[in-house]
Amino acid sequence: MNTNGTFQVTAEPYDFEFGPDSVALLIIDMQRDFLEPGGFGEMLGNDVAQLRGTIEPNVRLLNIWRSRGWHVIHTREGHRPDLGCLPPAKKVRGKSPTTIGDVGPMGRILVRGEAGHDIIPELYPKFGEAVIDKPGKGAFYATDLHAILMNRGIKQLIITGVTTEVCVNTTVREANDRGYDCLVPSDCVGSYFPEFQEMGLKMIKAQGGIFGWVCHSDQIVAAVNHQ
Ligand code: TIU
Repeated sequence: MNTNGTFQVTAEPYDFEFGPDSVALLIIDMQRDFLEPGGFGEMLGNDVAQLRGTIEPNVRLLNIWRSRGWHVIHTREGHRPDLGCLPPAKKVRGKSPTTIGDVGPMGRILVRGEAGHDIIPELYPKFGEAVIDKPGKGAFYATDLHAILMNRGIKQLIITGVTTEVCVNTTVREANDRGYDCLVPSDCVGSYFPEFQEMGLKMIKAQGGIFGWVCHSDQIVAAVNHQ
């Protein structure tokens, strides 16, 4: 801990500093629909097993945040049961025979209230942790996330979850434009495509941290444990 009470994480392109009261762990879309067979991720043609390596490092960070009483926020991508917030363009994209709102093995695909839409049991939200239901890829679009962050005085975000180049990157960019400093631990985010994982992280930290910072979660753990 620094003398002013902040923590300093070794990261790229340079150290990331956060205050315990002004930081939130923002866990993006760790839902059964993306991480378990029979959901939206598999419907898109992906091997969902590729994302499961992100679970254990997320559990480790979540346990630290919970034990210290720091802010934790979860997001879920999905739509109202009446599909009123589902753009027709998103419904038909990909020309898959099964699409958002259709019934799959975990209930209606990407629909709020269905089993597949919920967060995986390993990272299930606890009372007091905000859960943001978002209709888009970015967590700020059509949600009250920005209001919640401002009301709580949150200025730094540690953003984890899936997928790296889709909802994580979109959210990092939205957050950056709203004035938040974003740190992305590389082992806590996952992609169905190894090359997008690599490039998705490079894009964030390039050009002096044009969108934010990247580290390994070991660096966050080390910073927090270094009193
Ligand atoms: N398809 C894909 O990689 N991701 C998504 O559709 N949503 C999220 O990233 N959460």
